[in-house]
Amino acid sequence: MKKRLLAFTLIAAMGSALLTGCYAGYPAQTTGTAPAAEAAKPANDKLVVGFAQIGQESGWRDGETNDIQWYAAQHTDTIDLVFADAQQKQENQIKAIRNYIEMGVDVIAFPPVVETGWEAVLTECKEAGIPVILVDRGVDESCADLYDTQISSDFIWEGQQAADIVGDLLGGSGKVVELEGTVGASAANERKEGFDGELAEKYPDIEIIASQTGDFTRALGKEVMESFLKSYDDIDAVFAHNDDMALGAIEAIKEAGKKPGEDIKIVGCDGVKGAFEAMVAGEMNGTVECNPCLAEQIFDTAAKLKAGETVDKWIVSNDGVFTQEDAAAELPNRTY
Ligand code: GYE
Repeated sequence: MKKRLLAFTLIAAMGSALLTGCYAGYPAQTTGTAPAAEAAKPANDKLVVGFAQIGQESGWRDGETNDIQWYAAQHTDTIDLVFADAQQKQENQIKAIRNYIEMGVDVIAFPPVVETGWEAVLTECKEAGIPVILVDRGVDESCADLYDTQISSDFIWEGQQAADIVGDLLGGSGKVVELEGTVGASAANERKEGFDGELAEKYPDIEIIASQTGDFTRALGKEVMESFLKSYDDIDAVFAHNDDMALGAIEAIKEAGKKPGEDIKIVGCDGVKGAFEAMVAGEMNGTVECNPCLAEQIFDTAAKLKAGETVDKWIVSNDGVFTQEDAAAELPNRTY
């Protein structure tokens, strides 16, 4: 007997106007209750993509989900999206992928919550002849031949950019704490590698006095920052691996009676609207963008893979770097 573990949503009949571009403000669709065993590949010529989302840990993640669901809803004549929310668990992502294999979807896309542990299921995708697109995070080297392409930002570059902003803000010397993303996630590992490496190389008088995971969530970012503030009274800056944790840190700093953005400088990653609002308010100093509006690229790439074309192994996003000076002008343009 199959277990009713995952809820799938088939995005259909939600308007047929042909629009392009990012719309991360699209309201997330509530997941249906169709059990995995009953989910069947629709009988038509459409491009059927199974997407196994990580969960809803951050504003960035919601922006990505909204963009994907919105895009599919605008292209119901050519695209069927089967969407699962793995609620932050790798085992749920693996279950969803196995269900997509069973359904015989055309292409499987997913952001690997962590880098390791994908060999078995990716081998199953390969054996089933289903192309795989890694979205917004990577897997470790041992799986390099088991997926077709990765569509994501360059996290090492992002970490380096964040280090340069911090280096400037501190005039080359001071004490920094780091709020890391999900343990084992490529976005966390590589942002750390880029940030720590750039500081060590270019700013030898800036010291990272503490570094701990906040799991990419606002709540944990706040909690970890509270404990940093209790242990150290000389923190000059925070680097948060995402803006949600930076926003949590801002709350903790205020509650500790200090001024975020002034007494303690704050730099994040992602470029979510909330970070721009905080920068306009003078409470945050910078963010390194990480574009979540990947839907058009995902579906275009999926169509090419379905047609048997080869695509670049890494399709890299174009991201910007923003500080308080640019924040007010840029805020109206933020879609996520
Ligand atoms: O920065 C973070 C999210 O994998 C790039 O995951 C993504 C990261 C993003 O939850 O906010």
